[in-house]
Amino acid sequence: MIRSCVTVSLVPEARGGQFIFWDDLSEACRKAGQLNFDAVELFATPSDLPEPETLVRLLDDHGLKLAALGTGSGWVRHRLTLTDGDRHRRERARQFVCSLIEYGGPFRAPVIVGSMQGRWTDCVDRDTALSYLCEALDELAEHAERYGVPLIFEPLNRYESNLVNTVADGLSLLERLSSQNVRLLADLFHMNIEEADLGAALRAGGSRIGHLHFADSNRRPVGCGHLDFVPIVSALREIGYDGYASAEALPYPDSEAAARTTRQAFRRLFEVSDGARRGEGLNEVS
Ligand SMILES: [Mn+2]
Repeated sequence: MIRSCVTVSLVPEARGGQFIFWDDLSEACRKAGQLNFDAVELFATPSDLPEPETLVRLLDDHGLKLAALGTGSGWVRHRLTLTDGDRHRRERARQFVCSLIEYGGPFRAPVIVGSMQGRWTDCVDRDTALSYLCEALDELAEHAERYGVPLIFEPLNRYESNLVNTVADGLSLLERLSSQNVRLLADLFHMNIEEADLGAALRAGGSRIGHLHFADSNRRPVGCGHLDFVPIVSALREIGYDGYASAEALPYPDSEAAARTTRQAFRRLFEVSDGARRGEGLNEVS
């Protein structure tokens, strides 16, 4: 069964971006719990995150799990990428992702590598950038494996990266890796720009798809654009996807309305679990 998730950004520099909730983690968890979401996905630098015990309490209070951690703040705040031409900066980028793996690991929450993939440039050609990326993903995936979680890699649309734009590109990338512990993130906003057929792309991704970002064509919440969700939902059913559908969309018209619209759309589109039960000690982090 697909589980429902909503994004929360704790990164002031990313304000105006595609996250449903902003800044106030307690309030975001309260609202996500009220709306019966199963989980939250956090966009944060390690220094924005609360102590793990604090997060455990907060999640338990509202019947939530931590679905995943985004790493894009490494790019947004520090301009770090895994394909930087400078060896020291590449190393810093890996350390940044590693520290988020270590935070999420005890929650069994994978981290997502999206904008930290960077891009090829005049200084770092395509082949070199891809080899830096593979090297980093192999190392990070091995680190994630110690916590029993995959590393999630997100293909981005052409305006955000020139390395891996489609699910097919993502699958070729996975073939180059030594690690079997990397899964792809299918983000409907990026896919709507890059894929010829979203359903076919999801079917091609099959069991290699480990996470979903849900938004409509204009990156507003599901139902506020012109994406046809019917073939998307049937493809997900066909591949037996049972991970999270995470709402990564603009807070349109505001955070709470965006969360409510998304939750209703999830109910309409597929059988999602009806939210976790509060106070059951879902999060045992040691
Ligand atoms: Mn995304």
